[in-house]
Amino acid sequence: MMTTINEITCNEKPQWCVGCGDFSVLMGIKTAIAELGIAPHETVLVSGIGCCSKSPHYVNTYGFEALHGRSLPVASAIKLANHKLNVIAISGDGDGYGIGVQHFIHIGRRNFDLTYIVCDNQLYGLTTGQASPTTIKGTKSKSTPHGVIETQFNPIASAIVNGATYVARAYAGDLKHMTEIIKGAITHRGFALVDVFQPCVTFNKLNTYQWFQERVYKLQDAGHNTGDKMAALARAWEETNSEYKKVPIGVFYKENRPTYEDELPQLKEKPLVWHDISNVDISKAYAEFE
Ligand SMILES: Cc1ncc(C[n+]2csc(CCOP(=O)(O)OP(=O)(O)O)c2C)c(N)n1
Ligand code: SF4
Repeated sequence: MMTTINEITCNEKPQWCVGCGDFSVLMGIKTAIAELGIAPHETVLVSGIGCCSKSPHYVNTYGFEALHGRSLPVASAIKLANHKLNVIAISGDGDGYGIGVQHFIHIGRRNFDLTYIVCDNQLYGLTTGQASPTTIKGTKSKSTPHGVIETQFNPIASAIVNGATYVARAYAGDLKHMTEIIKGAITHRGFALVDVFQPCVTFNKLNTYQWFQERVYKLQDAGHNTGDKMAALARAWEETNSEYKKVPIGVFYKENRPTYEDELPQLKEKPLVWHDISNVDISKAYAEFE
């Protein structure tokens, strides 16, 4: 089936700052869905709270804006209810790696067939520029006037160690490459993380488009083997180990493992929502909560 970008675009206009990397991420998601021929009603975009978390408002798919940090539990529940749906969760680095990090840590080992896109602008954008878990050590911000004293959180290494089966990074300044990475994540069966360097042009004066342009290189051009976990972990640390001289983007790690949905006999035949429950008596279960 053919899907066009127009079909996925809705009348609501994004309220992001001019030049924000979120525009590019949104276009990457829409292009990936269109090129894969997934119909708008087959996709659910689920977010938390933040600038990028407004994304579900700007697409003509199903959508859900959850509480701060809670995109993954809501996305998992939707997938359990109807595993035929294409479920994409989207969070900022504050949303996903800060307040919602506990969900991120456990989602990999469960291996739900989900795509998780994190718009990583290395700060809290919506609340006007406080430091986030991925802010580079030493950076001065509103919440760290003397510079961040903690070491940066490493989402790529964490995802690999915690069992994610597709771990990738993209850069909002390279839409074509990002779209391919997102397509790979959607078609992968299992939990897929796409961490996206998404410049916040208003508050992040360090990690600018120019900063990334001078540093990013593609793993696929460097002969990286995506099946080699130890090599993937070494690449995940390259950024900090090289003092940000080299910043790899592309697929770090990929493996095939049964998904959470595969392990549930109740889902073998059809999605939960397709089961007929009209003659199931749930009054006893309800009575327990009265
Ligand atoms: C429980 C709770 N705590 C704090 C906030 C305030 N808050 C809203 S968005 C946000 C951080 C957003 O940063 P990020 O997730 O990196 O997304 P961005 O805005 O940069 O896209 C915070 C702390 C909130 N809405 N709810
Ligand atoms: S504050 Fe930053 S992240 Fe938020 S819309 Fe503006 S540029 Fe984008």
